[in-house]
Amino acid sequence: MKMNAVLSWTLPPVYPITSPQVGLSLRTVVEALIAGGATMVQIRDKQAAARTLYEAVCAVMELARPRGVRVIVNDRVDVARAAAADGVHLGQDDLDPVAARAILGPTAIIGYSTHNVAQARAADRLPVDYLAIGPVFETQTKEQPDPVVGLEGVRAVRAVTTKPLVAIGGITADRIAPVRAAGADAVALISALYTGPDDIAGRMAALLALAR
Ligand code: 3NM
Repeated sequence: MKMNAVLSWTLPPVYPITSPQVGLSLRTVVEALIAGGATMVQIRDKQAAARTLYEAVCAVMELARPRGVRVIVNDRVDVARAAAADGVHLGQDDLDPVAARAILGPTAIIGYSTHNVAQARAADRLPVDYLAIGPVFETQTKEQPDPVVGLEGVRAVRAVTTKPLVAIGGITADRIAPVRAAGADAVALISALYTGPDDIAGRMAALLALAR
C-alpha cells in the first residue's frame, strides 16, 4: 500500500487558530503555540491579501515542518497548495471540498465548517478529514457568526458523523470538558489563547493539559 501521510494523522485535542488581532508577528505566535505543545495550527487571516498570506504561511512552514507540526490554511486552497501547507480549512462558502481535494490531493488534511445538523450530515459524505461544528457558544471573534448551537448541537452533530469532530466558538478553559463530553474530539480555540500578548505558550500548554 502506498504510504498516505494523512493516514498517520490524528486530530489533536486542542487545535489553535491564529488571529491577526494579537499584535505579535505570526512567527512569534506560532513559535509560542508550538512551544506550548501544539501539533497542528490553523493560519487564519480573513483580511490578508493572497501574497501576504502566502508569504506568512511559507514562513510558518519553515518553523513547523522540522518540528512535525501540521499547518492548515483557513479558506485559501490556492495559498495552501502554493505554500505546500499540510491542508486547508474550508467554510460553507469556500471552494467545494471535492474540488479542493482534487487540487490538494489525497494526503492533504481538509477540514470543513458546519453550523447545523443538516450541514454536518451532508459533510459526512464529503472527502474531508474532520468537521467543525460551531459556534458552540457566543463568540466575539467571528464576524456574523451563525446561531449558537450549544452542547446540544455538538451532541446532535456527533450522532450524524463518524468523522473527527472539532467544536469551535466561545470555548474557554472551563468549557473544554463539557464540549468533549458532548462528543467533540477536539476544541478549536482563538480568544482563549490570546487573552494577553504574553505567555501564549503557557496558555496553550494549560489548555492542552485540560483536554488530555
Ligand atoms: N468559526 P473564539 S466560530 C473561526 O462557528 C470561527 O464556524 C466559527 O473563536 C464557526 O474561540 C469561530 O475566539 C470563532 O470564539 C472562534
